[in-house]
Amino acid sequence: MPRDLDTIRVRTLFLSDLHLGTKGSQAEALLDFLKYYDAEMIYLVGDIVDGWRLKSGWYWPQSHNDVVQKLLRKVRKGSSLIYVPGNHDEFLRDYVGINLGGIELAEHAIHETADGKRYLVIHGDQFDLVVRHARWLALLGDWAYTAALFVNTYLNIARRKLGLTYWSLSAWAKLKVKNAVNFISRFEELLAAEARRQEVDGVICGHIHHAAMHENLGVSYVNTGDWVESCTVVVEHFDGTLELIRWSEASRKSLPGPSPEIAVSIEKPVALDGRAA
Ligand SMILES: [Mn+2]
Repeated sequence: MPRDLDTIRVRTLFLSDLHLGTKGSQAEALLDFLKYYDAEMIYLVGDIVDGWRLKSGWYWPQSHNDVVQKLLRKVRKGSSLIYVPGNHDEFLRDYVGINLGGIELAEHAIHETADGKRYLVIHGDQFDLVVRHARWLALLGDWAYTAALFVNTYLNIARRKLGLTYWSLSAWAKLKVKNAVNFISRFEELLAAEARRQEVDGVICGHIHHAAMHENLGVSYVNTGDWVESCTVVVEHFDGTLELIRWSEASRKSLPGPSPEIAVSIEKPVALDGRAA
């Protein structure tokens, strides 16, 4: 496949929570990232287009269009694209299993890395209700957990049909600052447990806008973060290693390849610690 000299090719890209259609979406930064990176396979891990917000007021500037065009262009040039909807684009869940011009829609997916590890790829909103009521549900047992997952899905479909906004777990957690840490770890535990239940080596998710990559829970927990605040993405290199990238002016300037920006910004320090472990 022909490519530009300064394009970085990776095996896989995992992106989530772009929230295109909202003012908060950092579409320009994402466009910049997509200029530098090309992948054999791209996973969109939910909340790509914010259907809930679009309904209450159309906001769709050119840059948001450009992101969609850029992704479609990568598909035309040979990248595979799997779109796993989240809660903000759950209208697409009605179409899972179909293939739209090279884009596969799936409720969740299993990704196998180059070194043979298997990951569950899922947005994660399915666990909102369980995260909030973990203590009660633990007391009530397995059936309550299963019921909560079920109720969570149908509650949100009902809210959508009633024209209500999506109840946001991350907004809720931010309001209850004291609980935020708690809530992140509960979310991580639930997703790790789901990975174990599906007998895979790890999980790659989004939803809570908190990028992370660790092995503290017996399986790999990977959260791609978002393109509203943190501008984070997970890439898989050709040897199967995963890397969490925080995209910023600094990370872009540290890349090899001719770029006029480098010449004028030599004195600026390059923040390598922007890349979280
Ligand atoms: Mn979400």
